[in-house]
Amino acid sequence: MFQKILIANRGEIALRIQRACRELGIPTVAVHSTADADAMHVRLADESVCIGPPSARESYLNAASILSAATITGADAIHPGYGFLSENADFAEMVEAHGLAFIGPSPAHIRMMGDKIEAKSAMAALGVPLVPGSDGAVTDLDAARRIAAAIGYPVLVKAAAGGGGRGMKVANDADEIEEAWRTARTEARAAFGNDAVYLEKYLDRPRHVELQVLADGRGQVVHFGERDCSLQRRHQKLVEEAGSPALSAAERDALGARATSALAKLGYRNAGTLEFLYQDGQFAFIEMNTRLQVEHPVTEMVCGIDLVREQIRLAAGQELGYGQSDIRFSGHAIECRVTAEDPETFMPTPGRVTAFHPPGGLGVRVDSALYAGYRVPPHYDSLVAKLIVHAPTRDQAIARLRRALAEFVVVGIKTTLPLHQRIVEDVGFQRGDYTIHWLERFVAGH
Ligand code: MV4
Repeated sequence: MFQKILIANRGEIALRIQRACRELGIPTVAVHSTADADAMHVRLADESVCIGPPSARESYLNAASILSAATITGADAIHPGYGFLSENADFAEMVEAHGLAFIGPSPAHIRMMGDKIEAKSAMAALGVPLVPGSDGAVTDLDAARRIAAAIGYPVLVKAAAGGGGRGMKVANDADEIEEAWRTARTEARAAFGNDAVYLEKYLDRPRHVELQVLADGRGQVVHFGERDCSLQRRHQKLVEEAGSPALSAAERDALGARATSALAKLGYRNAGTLEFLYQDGQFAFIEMNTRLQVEHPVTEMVCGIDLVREQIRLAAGQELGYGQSDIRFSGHAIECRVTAEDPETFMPTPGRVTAFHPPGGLGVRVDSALYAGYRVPPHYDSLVAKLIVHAPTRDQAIARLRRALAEFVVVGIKTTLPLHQRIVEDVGFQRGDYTIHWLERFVAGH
């Protein structure tokens, strides 16, 4: 097992990783920018190293500074958390070249899944269903016209290096394909330095359902069920649930079997999430994330497993030690992402928190690095707390969520708590029959 783990992140996820380390008896090293000298993740770590000025580019994205911090503190592993360097294959490679363990998948798998075209063809070859689309990159306009006509309009032009909603253009008919294809390529070249694009049939009212997996790199792969992440605005998720209100246990089992068998054949290791669109009873794989995700706690609550502990154990070369039949799903969990944003305009609201009273009680979990007196800096992501509730049924989880939201106090800065309170009261949300478009309409209608 590791002797010391450096956590290359900040905020609630740095605390989350520290908690797993502490339970494993492993000391932690925090890294921080000058803007984060007073941050909770620095206070709670065993050691800390300042790695640069406030801008993320010069601190949390500065691979050289982070590797120096690991070397001088004698850390033997690095956990990247989510965001920042977590899906940077070059960084993972550098970590390994320094003789340290990267707590995540191999650099080759990170690189493979970073290219959405490669990710899709690998998954398709291993029996995972896809959205109808081009077989690889579409490199000329004639091919774009021909393939779009064959798939049937509307189609989406997506960037191979994109993901998470960046670099997508829709073409509603043959008159729009030239513009969509050209703009997607130009924008992809400017944003990612890679102008490869591909085509997919545009699904008009899908749900976003993702599957959590863990793999030991030696062919043992298990899944921990799905999360429904359809409640998003401009590709920012606000609410996530485990399981999906739309899925039966049989559908989950079938999807899980396909996905785990594919990843076993790939020799995948550590944690991963497969993203699917789900519409009309059909799943279609779109992307794979090779990191721990923000919304991992809802899966932990329904499976009763510490996913970060498992990531660390697997990175240290330990066996999974259990199989799919050992994983049981109990009840329902819902997470609300509370951000330092105006609940109506979504403008960031950095500033000093004067009072912080998180909710508690049975089935309530709050992952947050806030404290009374803390100044939320303007330089980073606006997530300040995740409220997670767990209960035997979805209806009971909603009742618990309503109760917990009413208890939650953050004074000094505006947050999205009032928006979450409105969502939980909405009968559409309560019915659970929403798609990826539901929240944008909900927000616009108020
Ligand atoms: C799609 C789609 C409809 N049809 N692909 C956006 C993020 C990226 N991960 C994939 N995305 C989409 N791909 C086809 N063929 C609609 C979206 C999409 C979306 C997907 C998941 C969650 C939120 C979304 C919001 C808008 C569009």
